[in-house]
Amino acid sequence: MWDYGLRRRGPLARPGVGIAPHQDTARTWFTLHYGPVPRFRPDRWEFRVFGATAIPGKQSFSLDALRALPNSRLAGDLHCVTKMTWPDNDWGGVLLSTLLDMAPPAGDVTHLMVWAEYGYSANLRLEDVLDGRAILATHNHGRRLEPEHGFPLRLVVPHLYGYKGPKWVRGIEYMTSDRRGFWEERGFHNLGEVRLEQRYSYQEEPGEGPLL
Ligand SMILES: Nc1nc2c(c(=O)[nH]1)N[C@H]1C(S)=C(S)[C@@H](COP(=O)(O)O)O[C@H]1N2
Ligand SMILES: [Mo]
Repeated sequence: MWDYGLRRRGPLARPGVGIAPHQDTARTWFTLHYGPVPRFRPDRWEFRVFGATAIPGKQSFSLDALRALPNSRLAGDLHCVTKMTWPDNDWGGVLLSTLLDMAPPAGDVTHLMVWAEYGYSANLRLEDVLDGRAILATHNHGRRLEPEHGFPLRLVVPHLYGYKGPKWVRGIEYMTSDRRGFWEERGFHNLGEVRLEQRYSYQEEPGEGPLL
């Protein structure tokens, strides 16, 4: 029994119970991504918020500015759509909702594109990242993220499959309509909700994603 990717502990936590549908629990944290691990270049690094912003124009944040925002923690499993789960994570960082308050979207924004190094992207519905459901993580279980897991910053959205959480994230684009991100264009479900097992784009119902 589970909820938004959060694996239940205690009396219910026995094998096969408490894990999301058709996922297997990994014994060690897997590293999964397309392409090489980018090198962190502090002098060039900035986090951009652009697109349909409430205040016209692009806003940019340094890593220090982001780290200075109120810090939060978010608990959740990391579910790869390929059926592996790395359970019971404790992510530390800045809630995406906190950043959205700092650099608000225009009133007609419905979706975000989250951009990472090398042009990786993931599209998200606004409601999937509000109210503390998504975190720009710098830490896992109190430890700074390793380069292969997204240092210095990655997005984590526990109730969605892992491809919705870009590692090495560099910006957010506010959108007034939906557009597919990297894996969403390559056969994976536009919404990616774990509870509904939305894995592949062929499962999409009308209205769940832009036409392919
Ligand atoms: N930039 C980037 N982020 C990415 C990916 C990627 O290919 N590039 N893969 C995603 C996928 S499919 C998963 S399952 C998780 C895996 O995170 P981990 O390597 O920290 O376990 O990263 C996600 N973030
Ligand atoms: Mo994945």
